Amino acid sequence: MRWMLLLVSVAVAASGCRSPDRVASASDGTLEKPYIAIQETLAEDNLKDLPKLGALVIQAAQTQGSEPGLDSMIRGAGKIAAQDIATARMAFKTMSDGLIAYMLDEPARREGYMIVHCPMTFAGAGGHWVQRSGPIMNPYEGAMMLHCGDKVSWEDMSTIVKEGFPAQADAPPPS
Ligand SMILES: [Cu+2]
Repeated sequence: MRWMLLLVSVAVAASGCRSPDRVASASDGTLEKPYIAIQETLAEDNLKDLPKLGALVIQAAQTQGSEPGLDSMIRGAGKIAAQDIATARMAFKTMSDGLIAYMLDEPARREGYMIVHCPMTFAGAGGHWVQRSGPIMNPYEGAMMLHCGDKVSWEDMSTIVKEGFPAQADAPPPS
């Protein structure tokens, strides 16, 4: 187990050095690209370019009409330019709730993406996020539990949202 943690730390350090230009590749006018760039940045325990990426999300949201989830996307993106990563992660949670509603509304928007849920994050309250389909990259915990999370199907997510988002998938029924 310890060697795995070591490998993860080395991988995170290496990707930090490479410093990919996420702002350029996220400047395509979509909501998803800058959101994903923020998710991948937070998974590296990094705050780099979050103000610029948040601004891209807000710009993209403002070109859309009144689609579901845009309010939360804009509210979260407005707070993503935080000085500390804990605050940025709270803001990203708000963005995630918004993007999930936006993607649930239109299946074409989900292509290439998946929803993941980490039940431990936010002191056990748990949190969902959207990421590229592929290896789990936890934006709420970073290197602490980089690959921790359970993939949630769009069908299950739809039920969770209907039953009162952001209820946890595995939460006990209210007594
Ligand atoms: Cu977890």
